[in-house]
Amino acid sequence: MLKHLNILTAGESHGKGLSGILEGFPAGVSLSEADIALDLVRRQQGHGRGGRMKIEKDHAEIMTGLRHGKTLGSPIALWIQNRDWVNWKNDKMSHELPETDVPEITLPRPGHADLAGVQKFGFTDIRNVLERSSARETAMRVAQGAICRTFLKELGIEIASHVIQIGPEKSVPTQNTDLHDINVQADSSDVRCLDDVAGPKMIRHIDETRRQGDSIGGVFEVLASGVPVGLGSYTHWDRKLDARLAGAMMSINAMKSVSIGDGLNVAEAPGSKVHDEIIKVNDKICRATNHVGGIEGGMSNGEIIRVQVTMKPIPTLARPLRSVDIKTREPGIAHKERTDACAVPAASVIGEAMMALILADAILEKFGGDSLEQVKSHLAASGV
Ligand code: EPS
Repeated sequence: MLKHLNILTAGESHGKGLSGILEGFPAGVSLSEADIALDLVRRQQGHGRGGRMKIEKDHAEIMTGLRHGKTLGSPIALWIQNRDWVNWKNDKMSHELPETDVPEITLPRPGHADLAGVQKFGFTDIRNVLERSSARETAMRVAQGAICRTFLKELGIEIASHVIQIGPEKSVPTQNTDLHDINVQADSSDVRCLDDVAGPKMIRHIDETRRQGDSIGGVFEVLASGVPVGLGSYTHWDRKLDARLAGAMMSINAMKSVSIGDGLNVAEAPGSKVHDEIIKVNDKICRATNHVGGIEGGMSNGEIIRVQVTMKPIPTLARPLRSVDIKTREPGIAHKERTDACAVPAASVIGEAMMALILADAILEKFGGDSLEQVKSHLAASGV
């Protein structure tokens, strides 16, 4: 998916912490831990989160790749401590205790990685799977995305997101094209919703779902403005920008579908209502509308990129579904853990990080350069 940058993440949900490496990032970009902190806080917010987020206070320490406040072009290693580790290190997540001292989890949760994970690795304890399949890992991706965002900002690229649906509650589509404004407004809502009527209904729906011991999913939209024309490619299938964005969004835990621009609605409308007419404004060739979501033929077309992502309800339920014990093979009720009733608002912030990673990668692929100054001069010389 990534052609120029590389990222690696490591860490278990209740282990010591998360570590990550971002490699291929240009030199000369101003960076501090404060640049990453804001997005980490935003990812921890949102109505519907459970008790874990009261324990964690995510902070990414920059371990390498930085000197005098500027990136060096060398790999950037990060560390995020899990505050909850102290509650787990002496038993369930001990590095030293023999496994016989801790009861195994043997009733897989439907919808989770539990069953296929233990079958794949030949484990007898589901905890060996759930610790790494947990969405805790996305804290590191948000940190890596925040670093890419500082680079994109230097090039005039903004990224924002907002929640457009939770359960049956849908927001009215926004006409706002100021992405900074969209994020300020979304961040001021407990469900990151721009619609003042739909937002409170979403909150009520989450509360009602939680009361019933259930969980709920939804849809969020990620936007990017200021994207130069021609990122991605029409010449080769795996270089298409929409394919790369879709893959990146689907890699977020619990995502089930991705659409771009008007998305699923294009199936109903005729071509005359789907395609964006080409017009001239102040001698600049642009589009009269943006149904296509800023991508045509696998390339950015200079308009705002719009991606919608659907998240399924979280599989850990307070009233668990039927399951079968992997040890005794007896029918039972799925394993129950502390959980979130809804994490769609948090997922929208993770979507921003994935957008930042893919766009930074596509910029470096098209314009090249080892330093920010080189990328800037290549971009200026390209005339797009
Ligand atoms: C998660 C379960 C919950 C979430 C967690 C993902 O954690 P816990 O089992 O500790 O209550 O809070 O998300 C995070 C820790 C996070 O940082 O987003 C799961 O099973 O995927």
